[in-house]
Amino acid sequence: MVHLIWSPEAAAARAAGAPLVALESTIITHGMPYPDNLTTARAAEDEVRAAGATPATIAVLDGELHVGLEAAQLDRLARLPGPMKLSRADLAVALATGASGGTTVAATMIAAALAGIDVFATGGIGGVHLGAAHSWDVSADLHELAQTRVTVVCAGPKAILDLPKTLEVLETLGVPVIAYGQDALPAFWAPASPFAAPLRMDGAGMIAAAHRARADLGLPGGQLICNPVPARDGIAYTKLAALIGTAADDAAKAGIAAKDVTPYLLSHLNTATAGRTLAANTALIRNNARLAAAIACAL
Ligand code: PSU
Ligand code: MN
Repeated sequence: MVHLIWSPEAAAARAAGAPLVALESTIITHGMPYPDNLTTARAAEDEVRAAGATPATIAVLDGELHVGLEAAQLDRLARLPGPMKLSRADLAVALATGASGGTTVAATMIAAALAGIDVFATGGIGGVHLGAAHSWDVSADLHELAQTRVTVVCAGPKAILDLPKTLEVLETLGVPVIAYGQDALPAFWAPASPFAAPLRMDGAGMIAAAHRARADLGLPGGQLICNPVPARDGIAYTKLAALIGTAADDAAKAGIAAKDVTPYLLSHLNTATAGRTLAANTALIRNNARLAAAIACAL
């Protein structure tokens, strides 16, 4: 098995059998500009600690897969020039070539499962992109949710995606999509989308019980918990929809494709909203870290 580099903090929690929460790092390397990426990553870790669990930020540094980063390593990751965006397809190449980069939802799930961590918090998952009928752009995150047994807490699929198609693919793959505390599917910066979530749960204990029940049933794959961004930090879906259409058209015209699409759209929208999407992104990742910690404690 691959050698994992555990941070002292995460290793101590593991030795004590204390609850751990994995955190992703593409949001640090590709999702936010410096220094917001660093302050947000630190804040997410602090939320996990304040809720009684231990954070383990996952990343690859110099070809080594880290479970938990020390302060200097997190700082280095946040400033890396030209970091790789590591999804399922890239992880082994990065390890073999000594590269450094942030792990996507898919790659973070793989690392969490290897480390024996059941719960993982992120901002938003990837999904089926607008225009996918032509571009075939469907995130590897969806297939990972179907095969790797980790409960992922997000704020819903990113509003830059085709939400109904994303829900259809998740249904086909047998991934439970569970809205937390409401019926509507949250859409990342927007607390609610016009689409109903397939499932709803109102407590961390129930989510933990369902995580165990899936394992008891012998089912592979995880659960997707969609936790709405707090209302005061969110942006109404209708406001976002117009901006997103324009951003997606611009991306297509500029020839942006594959891995570059999501980072392009995120930075485009941040400019178009004068920083409101970035502020919402920070608030929602902290909110997800808190819920993930509660689920980890319940497990
Ligand atoms: N959420 C954010 N910022 C991000 C991402 C999620 O707030 O940068 C990342 C996640 O790591 C997710 C990835 O797995 O974007 C999806 O990329 P793609 O659509 O290329 O699969
Ligand atoms: Mn893609």
